[in-house]
Amino acid sequence: MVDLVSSVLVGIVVGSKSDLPVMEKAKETLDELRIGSEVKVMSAHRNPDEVSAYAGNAEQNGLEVVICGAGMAAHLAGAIAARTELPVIGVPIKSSDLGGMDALLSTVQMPTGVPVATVAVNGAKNAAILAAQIVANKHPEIKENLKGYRIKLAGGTK
Ligand code: RP5
Repeated sequence: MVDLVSSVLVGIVVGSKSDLPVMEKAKETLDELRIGSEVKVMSAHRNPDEVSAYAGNAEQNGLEVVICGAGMAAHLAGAIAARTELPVIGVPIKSSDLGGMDALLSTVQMPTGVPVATVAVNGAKNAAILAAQIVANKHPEIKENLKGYRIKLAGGTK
C-alpha cells in the first residue's frame, strides 16, 4: 500500500469537541487510505480569527483539501472556503433539535463562486474518501489504495 501518512495533506476542522465522535471517522478513513491528516477544533463563531488564520495559511502549510464538520448554524466550512482556494468539503453534523437539516442547509447553500462540496449529514467517511480522491489527482499512486478500498467494499456486500 502506498504511504502518504507522514505528510499532513488533509485538514479536518470541527466546530466543537462535541463533533469529534462523528468526525473521527474521517480521520480513521484517511489513516486507512494512508493519507496524512490533522484534526483541529475551532468554531467559526467562537474562534473566528483562528479559523481565518488556519484557512489563510492552509495551502502554504501543505494542505491539499480541508474537511469541515459542524452542526446547527454550520458556517465553518463556508468561513474556511472564503479564505482559501483549496477544495473544502463540508460535513453537516446532526443535532438533537433539527436533526441535521439546519447544518445541511447552512453548509450546502453557498453563494456562487465560493463552493463547499457538501456530503450527507454525518457523512464523515464519504468526506474522507472524497478528499482522498482529490489528493489522488496530485498523487496518482494513492489511487491504488482507493481501488483496494473499493474491492473491500464490494467484498462486504456478499
Ligand atoms: C456548532 O454547534 C458545532 O459544530 C456543534 O455541532 C454545535 C454545538 O456545539 P457545542 O455547543 O456542543 O460546542 O458550532
